[in-house]
Amino acid sequence: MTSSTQPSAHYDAVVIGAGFAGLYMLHRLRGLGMRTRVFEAGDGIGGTWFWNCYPGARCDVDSMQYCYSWSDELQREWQWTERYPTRNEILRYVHHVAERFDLNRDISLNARVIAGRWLTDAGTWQIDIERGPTVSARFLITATGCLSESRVPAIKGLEQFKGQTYHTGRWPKIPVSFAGKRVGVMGTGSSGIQAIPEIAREARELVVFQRTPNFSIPAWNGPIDPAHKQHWMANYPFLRERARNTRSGILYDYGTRSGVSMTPAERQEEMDSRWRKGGANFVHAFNDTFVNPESNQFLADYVRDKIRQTVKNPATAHKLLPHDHPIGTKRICVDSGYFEAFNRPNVTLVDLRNDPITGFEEHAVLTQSSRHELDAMVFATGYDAVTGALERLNLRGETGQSLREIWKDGPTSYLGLMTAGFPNLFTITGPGSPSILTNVIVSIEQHVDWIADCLQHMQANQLERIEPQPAAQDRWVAKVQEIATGTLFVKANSWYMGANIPGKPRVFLPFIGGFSTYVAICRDVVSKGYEGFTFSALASKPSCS
Ligand code: N01
Repeated sequence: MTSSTQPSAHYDAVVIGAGFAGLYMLHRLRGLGMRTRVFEAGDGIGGTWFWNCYPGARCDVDSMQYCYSWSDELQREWQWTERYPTRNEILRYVHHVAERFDLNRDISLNARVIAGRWLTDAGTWQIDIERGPTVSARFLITATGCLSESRVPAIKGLEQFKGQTYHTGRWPKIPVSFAGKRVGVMGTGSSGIQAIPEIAREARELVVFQRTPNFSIPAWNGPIDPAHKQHWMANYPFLRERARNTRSGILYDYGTRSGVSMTPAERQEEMDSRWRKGGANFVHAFNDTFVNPESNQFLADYVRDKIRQTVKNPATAHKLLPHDHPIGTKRICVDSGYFEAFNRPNVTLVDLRNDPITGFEEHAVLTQSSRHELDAMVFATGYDAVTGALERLNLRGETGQSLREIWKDGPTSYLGLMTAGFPNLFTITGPGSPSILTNVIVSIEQHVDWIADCLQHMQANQLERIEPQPAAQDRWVAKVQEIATGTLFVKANSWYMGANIPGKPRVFLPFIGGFSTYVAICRDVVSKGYEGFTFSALASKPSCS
């Protein structure tokens, strides 16, 4: 692994980002004999799991499934220790993979891509690296992650605040201690819900600033069940294949009946048993959770009852009851003692809907009705999801326009893989692909394999340029929105809808038609000779350094 880039060089492919997507892409490109370089903005590999080292950070997908499936030896040799893996354990896994497959030598760290432009005549991407050289590549592949462009809201006076400030997605790599401190946390999504119980245990006082109460299901995390582990180890290929044939790429216990069709006793038993098992599996109790408001309401009411039972102060419990979106239409949270944390004497909940923040002072945050003196403020305020990191790259296509300009009314992409006008640019888990609605590692593997197979096809046929046809792209964009409109997801002000970023177009960002359906569509496109894509040979070839 190098911490600086080589002098100006030409590559067959440049990959942006060294998280799960970038690492596997590098491995596949090497297999094709392509000279490849990965540029990573951080000073370590791991992407999301490099940056997100906030207290309590862990994945809420079962560890036996939250790992690569492309190497059977790898999946058999790695030993997960907990039901849901901690951030540190995932990062150890990432390093193990990088070492085992000798990936580090083709990765440049501290190498943020700040711009790129397609040179039509040369048929290459020219790529600028911050504080580094400009390099070029025939193919440019983004592996920048869907949740990597962190966002702190603009709040009056924040720059005056003299306490420490943190964002969960940009947590310092040095130890942070809240012992004896008065800490504020803003944001009650997955990150906030994980961090709050941990910070509550350590801090002298914790003030949680909540804008939208959220649904959360207990994780009941603990050491991995040896029988469960053994079952997966013994049946990995079969179980992986079954997972790929589901709508989220995760082997949940998907309910097969409508909530409405069950008797009250059946429904109660179904929900009780799922609650006892814990995790996101809960929302899959019914086969129509996300399309039938009545079925959805059963689950939402159940969780609200649990919150009332858990939180001892009725006024606090009331503030914590989610009320403005169907359950699961904002990413469902999975917690370890989130609601219980509000029973602690050192934790206060501020409901920003009734008592909005008016600004920061040097040592306090002010709301309309109160003043909270704080030593530190944690922003768990999320991301400019899916498109934010791509737009930030400042990539300019054939017309000289950037992705940000082209996407001003919403992202345009064919299959979430490529955008018209940006030849030879592939976007792993790009907008309009299932990505964040799935086990993202499964989605990453499918995209990486699709791209690698496409490049192999191009090699075999001496094709040098690929781009999607605008008409095919338009149809795909319309399909993504049309399917989303048939679900309850469009009723929530979620980051899936871009609703968390002021001014961001309100469109549904991922493909919600199901992972297995999406895979079938991608296969069909290939079997029809890459239907909707245009290939060409280039007139002139760039010289290699
Ligand atoms: O971010 P979020 P996240 N004033 O956008 C609030 C994945 N993930 O980092 O709901 C006040 O979900 C905002 O309020 P509202 C997972 O996919 C996975 O928590 O917009 N509050 C919300 O409460 C997840 O969905 C794991 O009204 C403001 C919070 O900040 C995704 O990452 C763990 C505000 C942001 O929630 C993002 O999760 C962690 C403002 N101006 C993350 N602006 C696991 O696998 C925003 N908020 C377990």
